[in-house]
Amino acid sequence: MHRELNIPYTITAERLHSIESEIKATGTYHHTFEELDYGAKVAWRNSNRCIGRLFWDKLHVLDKRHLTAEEELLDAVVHHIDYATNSGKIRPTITIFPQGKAADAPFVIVNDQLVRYADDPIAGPLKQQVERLTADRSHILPLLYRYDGELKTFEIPADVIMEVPLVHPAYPAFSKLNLTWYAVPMISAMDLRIGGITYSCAPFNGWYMESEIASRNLLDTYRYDLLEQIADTFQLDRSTTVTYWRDKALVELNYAVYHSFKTAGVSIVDHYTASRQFEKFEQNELAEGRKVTGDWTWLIPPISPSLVHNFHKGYDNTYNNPNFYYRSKKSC
Ligand code: HEM
Ligand code: NRG
Repeated sequence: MHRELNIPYTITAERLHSIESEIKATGTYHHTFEELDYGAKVAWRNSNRCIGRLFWDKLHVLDKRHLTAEEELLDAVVHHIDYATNSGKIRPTITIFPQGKAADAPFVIVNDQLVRYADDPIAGPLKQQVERLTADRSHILPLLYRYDGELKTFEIPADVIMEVPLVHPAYPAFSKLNLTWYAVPMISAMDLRIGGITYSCAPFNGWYMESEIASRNLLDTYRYDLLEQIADTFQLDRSTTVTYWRDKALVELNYAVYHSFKTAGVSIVDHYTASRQFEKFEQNELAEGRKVTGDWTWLIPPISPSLVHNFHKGYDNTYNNPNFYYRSKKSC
């Protein structure tokens, strides 16, 4: 950080010395706000699987490390959702709660995303855990969190969760499926690691790329598995694979998701724009003398991958720190 921000060496040396003293005295150390802010941004910059990294230095970092009371911690989660959603003009945001590995942190969120639908097969195990604690059956799963060693649930107020009805401008019949998706993907079960410190509770979000919802969440056979129903609303001939009904339905669904979000005034990016933005990120990093690392298998979009530049080149999948990591399932 000090090198990238051209901070004079005397200041760096002083800071390293004070970190060393804090570790000797307490066994750990605490970041300054500048270190936390920059560290979180660089963790995004280093996220090999993320195509949205052009905007890494525009991340809004909300520092909630000082919070201890349960009510204040839950308020901060609600605030994150509201602040990030911003009436549809989504702000890439991370909220950082008190530090510690999942087993030691005072507050940990179990949900893998702050908002998940109860009928989404991917949320099955979480739903079972939630049902052991509460009889609540709303369509959005409550927050499952651990505070003071105890697992609890919290219903997120409905008015902060924005959802988008999915429509297709050219096929009114598509609306009859009554599909909706939530506006903001907020990942909440990854560890953020900066300078040897782990933040196990640090939910973050950007906005969706249309294919995440259209090509995967709604169509994967182990998710909503809707390909046949969707093809029928577009009146495609499903009698043989060579009518290409699957491909046609997939393209129309991506188009519907993109235009539904746009019509609702909710930020979203299409896979061509995202890929071009990623190319710009690669150029910026090269100009700064840094090597871009990436995971090809995640960077290529799940629709028409060979039509974007990412497909045609290789990426070095080395993980640099700071970064985000999956938390081990056993830890909470
Ligand atoms: C993964 C897009 C913002 C960190 C991804 C994926 C996409 C994406 C398409 C692949 C997801 C999948 O296939 O399931 C975007 C877009 C953003 C954005 C369009 C808009 C601003 C962010 C932010 C962060 C971030 C703000 C962190 C501060 C990550 C990480 C992954 C990822 C860690 C890998 C997740 C995993 O391994 O499960 N992103 N992203 N992204 N993104 Fe981003
Ligand atoms: N595919 C997942 C979300 C993963 C992360 N994607 C983002 N991240 N766009 C889904 O819910 O479909 N982000 O921080 O914006």
